[in-house]
Amino acid sequence: MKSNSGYEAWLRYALCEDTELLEHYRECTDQIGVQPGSEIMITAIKELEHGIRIMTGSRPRIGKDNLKEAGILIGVIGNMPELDSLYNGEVEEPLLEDGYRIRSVGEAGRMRLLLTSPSEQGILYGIFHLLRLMQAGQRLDSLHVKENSRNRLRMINQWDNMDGSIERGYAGQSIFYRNGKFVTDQTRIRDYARLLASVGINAIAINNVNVHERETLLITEELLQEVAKVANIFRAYGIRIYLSINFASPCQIGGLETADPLDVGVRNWWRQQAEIIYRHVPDFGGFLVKADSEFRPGPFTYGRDHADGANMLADALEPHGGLVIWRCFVYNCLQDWRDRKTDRARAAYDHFKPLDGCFKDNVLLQIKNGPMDFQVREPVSPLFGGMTQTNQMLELQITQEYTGQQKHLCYLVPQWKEVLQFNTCALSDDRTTVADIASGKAFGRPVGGFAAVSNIGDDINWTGHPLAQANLYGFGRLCWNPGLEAEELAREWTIRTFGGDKKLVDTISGMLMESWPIYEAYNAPLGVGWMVNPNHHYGPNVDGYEYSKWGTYHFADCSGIGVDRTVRTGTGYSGQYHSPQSDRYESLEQCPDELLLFFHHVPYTHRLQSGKTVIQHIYDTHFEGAERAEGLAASWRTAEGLLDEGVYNQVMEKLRIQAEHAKEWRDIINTYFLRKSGIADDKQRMIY
Ligand code: GCV
Repeated sequence: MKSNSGYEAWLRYALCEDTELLEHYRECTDQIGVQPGSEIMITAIKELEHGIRIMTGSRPRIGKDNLKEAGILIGVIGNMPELDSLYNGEVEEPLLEDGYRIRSVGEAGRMRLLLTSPSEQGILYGIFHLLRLMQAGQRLDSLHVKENSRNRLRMINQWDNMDGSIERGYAGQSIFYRNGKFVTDQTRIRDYARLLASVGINAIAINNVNVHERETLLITEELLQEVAKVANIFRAYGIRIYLSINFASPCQIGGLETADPLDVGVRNWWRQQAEIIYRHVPDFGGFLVKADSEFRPGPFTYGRDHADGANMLADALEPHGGLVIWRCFVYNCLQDWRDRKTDRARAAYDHFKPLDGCFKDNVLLQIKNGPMDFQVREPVSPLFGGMTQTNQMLELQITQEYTGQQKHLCYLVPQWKEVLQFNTCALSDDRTTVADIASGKAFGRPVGGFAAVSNIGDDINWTGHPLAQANLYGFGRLCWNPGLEAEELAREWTIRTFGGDKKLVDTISGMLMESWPIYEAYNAPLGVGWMVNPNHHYGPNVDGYEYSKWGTYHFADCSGIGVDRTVRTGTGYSGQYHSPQSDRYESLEQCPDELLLFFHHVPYTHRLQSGKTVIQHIYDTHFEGAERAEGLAASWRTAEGLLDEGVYNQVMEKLRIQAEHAKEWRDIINTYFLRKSGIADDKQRMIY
């Protein structure tokens, strides 16, 4: 078995082992007709050649001189008459700018494959699609593929710092920076660009949203040449780069005395800075901004609101076609646990809803999936559906800050699917799911999309836990098409990464699909969240954040637990949703079990819809969760011999740690609640 470090991730090609299929692939791919193009086309063709060479064992002839005999014709619509003529007469819905079509025409013996798009970028995506089909062992003689992405922006956020560290990174150091500088060997950056483009990502913010001193200089002449080099690498893969900026830059590096967004000097400064940036990076995407949040500067310092701040930057970028992506993760991070009225969950909506309609068209508000912070379970942020006249983006977290830090297996696609499918009920039909709001479709916004915090670092396999790659893969594929199913993506990723052995694919995809429910079972119960060790956020600590300033409480006492967020008696958060969602959350009887403690404070003896009491639910899920975590290792054992031994051992070691650690979660949580409530486990299991 060929050894697999994990570096190639899902772009791992192998010689097709089925002789009949191999013959078919060779026939189709032997001659490929292509109209030459610019940078992205060159990349696309290289990718095609590389994949085909490995999967067929022979090098295809690719060029523009063999259009008559070529089995595959590839071209941008309007650039290759031979190809366009084969489509003549067909009436079809048009392709979007980066959409593509792959079609087989003709009969057996003279079958031809046509790949077209309005842009080179679409051709690149089409080629990756074709390679994906070949990795999955599909025949190419009856293809009828037409793909348009549902999201204009499909973005990755790196939380990388220039000293080489990564905020909430669990897979080594940054691949971009070391010791305050850009890395000199940028091969890895290029290989990352390949991986991202292969799943349709088209935007990346290359530095942490917490912008420190050194990174503040990224928008200056001192570092822009280096930024431009990275932009060149990504450009070849159809990905635009963005920078996270420091709102206080005019003071910190511009020599001004204020960063007030309404100050003329400040506005001019940003305009000039934008001009300098675009001189270096003509297709610069724009700014990503964390302002007035967790001690970052922002417009509040000057008595201005977030529309003032975002629009000022948007004005500066507008002449160049740039965007401002403004984060809604804004809350009071100096709360007092004694004060039960201030509710961090309310904050994003309270700040931004009144500003709906005040933002310029080149501003997008980036909203975390939930109102708190990427917990294993949270309701959907009520800002989705709350704003109808503002461009929005959904922010997800691929890096597993609160979901096991890439030591535990936690495939997040099922969680994201729940978020995407959530119907905000903003309109009376079902057109206002989070997926349709974020894309801009629901309210006819000009631009929208998804962003996520990356989970990669310089570990050889990118993500530390080899199976955590599935989350990066799944995010990219969902950005392109939120309708794809979690299990379908799990299987697809497994096949591409480890090959198509049925038993192996069943095992790995099965483990992936179970992993989020398992993690949730031994974590904080019923949506209450936050029972983690402060700061690093790994491991159980029930009261770790209970008396802190961060607004993250569960209010457990001897008789009950949970946060009353109802309108009737609590913080009023449930009223931020549209009816009937607001009614569902407000009602103790109708509130879904998995979110009960997020919305209600209840006695331990409260009976859930499942029929169990809260306390028995806590005990049962924690025993089950730990047991099922052990079961993951048992499932993995059945994969031995079916994949590379190194990967097998690596995953086994992670699963061993997870199983041990799940017991720690079980015992700490169960003991805490036994002591608090004094109520024994019905099943009399060991609680310390
Ligand atoms: C980048 C949470 C994380 C922080 C992160 C912040 C954010 O608070 O713990 O590390 O900072 O979210 O999303 O801005």
